[in-house]
Amino acid sequence: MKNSGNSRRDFLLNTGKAGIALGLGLSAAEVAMANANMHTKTLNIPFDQQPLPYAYNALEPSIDAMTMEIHYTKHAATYSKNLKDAAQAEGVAANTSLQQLLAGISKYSPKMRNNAGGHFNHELFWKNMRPHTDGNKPSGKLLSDIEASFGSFDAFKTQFSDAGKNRFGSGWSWLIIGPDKKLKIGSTPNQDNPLMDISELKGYPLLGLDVWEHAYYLKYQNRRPEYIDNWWTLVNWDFVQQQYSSQ
Ligand code: MN3
Repeated sequence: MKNSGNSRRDFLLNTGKAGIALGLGLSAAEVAMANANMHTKTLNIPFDQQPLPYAYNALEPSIDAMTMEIHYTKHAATYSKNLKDAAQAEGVAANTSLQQLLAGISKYSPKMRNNAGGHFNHELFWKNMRPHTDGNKPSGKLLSDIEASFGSFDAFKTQFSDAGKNRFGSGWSWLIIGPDKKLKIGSTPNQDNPLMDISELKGYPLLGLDVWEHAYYLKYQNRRPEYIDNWWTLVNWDFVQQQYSSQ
């Protein structure tokens, strides 16, 4: 629950950002979506790559140190660099948020789409993980809402895992909050994500799983299902809960 002072501050902040977004040529609906996201979400991801919140070997044995180092310093770093290059080339205002950009991504080049998505997805992915925990699972309202939405925590895991296992080629599986505020599972191709106006799956991503081969191939080769099954021990449910509570 916000007090009136915070609400007024949020309103003024959002109004300011809406003005900037309108200057980019986004539609009123897109601005409303960007503002709806900003109003309720705590995550604000800069265009620069942020420090990895743990060591490269911190996620072993599920994800090996070499995979993490290459993934973070090569793949993810390149998305951030290419995003900044595209933002400059395509005249994105300096104070545009990544969420605003994603909400109007259809206005920009494929380079922007791939790299803005790639950057957001990886920054979230790193935060979505922590070192191995046996019997890893959420608690409290998040757990009860997952159980109510999907039948049980195991049923949720199966459905989320299947979204990743069945994604043909490269992409992501997601747990999102839809526009109707309901929890939902889905998948996006390549570096698309549910914040993009071009995405069929729309909502705010709480948990994302990278199923590109670069995320697992060194250790698992073609065994994507094994990577996904082992990944569940790494999910940072405290972070996911925090995101969920910010609704
Ligand atoms: Mn990746």
